[in-house]
Amino acid sequence: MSGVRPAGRRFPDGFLWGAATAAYQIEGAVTEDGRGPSIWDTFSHTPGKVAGGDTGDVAADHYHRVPQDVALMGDLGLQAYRFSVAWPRIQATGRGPANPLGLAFYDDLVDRLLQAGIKPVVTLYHWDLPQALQDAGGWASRDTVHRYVDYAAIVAEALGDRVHLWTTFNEPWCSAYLGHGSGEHAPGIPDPALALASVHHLNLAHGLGGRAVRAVLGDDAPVSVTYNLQVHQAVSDDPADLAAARALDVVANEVFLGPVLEGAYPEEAFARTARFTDWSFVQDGDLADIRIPLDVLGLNYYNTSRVGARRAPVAADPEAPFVPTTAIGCEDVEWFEQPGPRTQMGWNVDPQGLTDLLLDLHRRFPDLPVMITENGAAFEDVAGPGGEVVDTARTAYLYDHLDAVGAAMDAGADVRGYLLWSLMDNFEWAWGYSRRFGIVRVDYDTQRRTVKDSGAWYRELIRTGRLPAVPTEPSSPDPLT
Ligand code: PNW
Repeated sequence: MSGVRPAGRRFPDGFLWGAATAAYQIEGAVTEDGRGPSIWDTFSHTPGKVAGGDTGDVAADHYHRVPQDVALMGDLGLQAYRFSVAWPRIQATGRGPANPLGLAFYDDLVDRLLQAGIKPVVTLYHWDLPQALQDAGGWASRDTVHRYVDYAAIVAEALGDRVHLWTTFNEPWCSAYLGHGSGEHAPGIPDPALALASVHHLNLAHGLGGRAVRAVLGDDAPVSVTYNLQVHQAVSDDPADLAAARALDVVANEVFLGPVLEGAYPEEAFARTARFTDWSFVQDGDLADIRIPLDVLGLNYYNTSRVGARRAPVAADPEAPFVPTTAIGCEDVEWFEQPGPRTQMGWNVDPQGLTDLLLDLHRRFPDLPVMITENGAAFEDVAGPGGEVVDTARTAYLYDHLDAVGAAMDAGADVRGYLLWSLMDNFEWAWGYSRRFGIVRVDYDTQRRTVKDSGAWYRELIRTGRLPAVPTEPSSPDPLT
């Protein structure tokens, strides 16, 4: 990905520019003010689960730095800030009365954002389930749905109409399939039956939780959900490869889009997973409860995948032990190497995939506006001669993906805003602090924040509404550690 790009396209007035974070990734202060443990505290403190043995105990210490972090957002010119509420700060065990100190933290954050002219976009669940609820079965248990509904009502009551947009869940795919498929994320219990029950309970909690928010704030309270829809590109036009891509679409995307937006699970999902579950966790009335009107669909986009039919077929032995994977019921499918450049995550860079995805969504759900709720990249930062943080590769990634969003908008997609991942470097889940997505660098020794070159570029974009030019990459980069 070479750096230099000329000044580019202009975005419409009213397009919402912001940045995103999540509670466990930035807050730290995990035992303060009555916060209980979450599954990510347990997971990150389990040896071998997170790179470098990193935990979110301190993270970017945002819990103690709200005034300066909001000032930073103001300095960048952000119009919106997407953050998540840590459920275990609000209810330490996931049940019972609200913890006033936990609510006070978010109450203060929201007030400060509004004072700075920044719209709060609130994610109710970004993966930090109270550990006590995991001990009672987690998302595989139907009771967790009711606990979530209570929690959603508490937060809606406390933050009220100051919130610009409510997001019920961030990437339920990750909770179900990284938490219970591959086991790479908390709670790290690979079991396909638990994964699929979690899919359904996350859907049900979305519907009932969204209804709870509207019961408190009125039917016009703006509600969304954020998905990391996976783009599966078939490795060839061979019908078997096209069917493989479709199978992954069903298991990864359609089990969410189907019930949430169309009122039904796809039959193929049942057929593919029949050896793991009979789906009896779907009870009468659930599908009606899940489908609520959404004001906007949140979309997180990073990369694409190349897939096809498995070249050396494995015998579909019903007795074979489950091999941890996110692709549950897709044993006949294989991943292929994507061509093109990669980020430090090893993820391929494919802006065209974002245009295609937005246009697919537009064709299928023409009346549903989309907000990009995450997009960004992990690249190594390098030290500039004057102490600046040079991250041209990140800026180029942002430029190309925003250009891809603009292309989709030109072709009719209704995209309302872009919330960059991430405002600042943070705890990157299983990768700990070894991967940085921020447009603000965090020095984890001093907690000093430095706006990176990408941050200055983004500020200019927000100020002008037009993609600024991207400079050439430095010839002899001096990597920052
Ligand atoms: C998303 N995967 O996570 C999350 O919403 C963010 O919290 C996270 O920091 C960001 O993307 C960057 O990773 C994902 O393995 C984590 O497929 C892992 C995967 C997908 C999304």
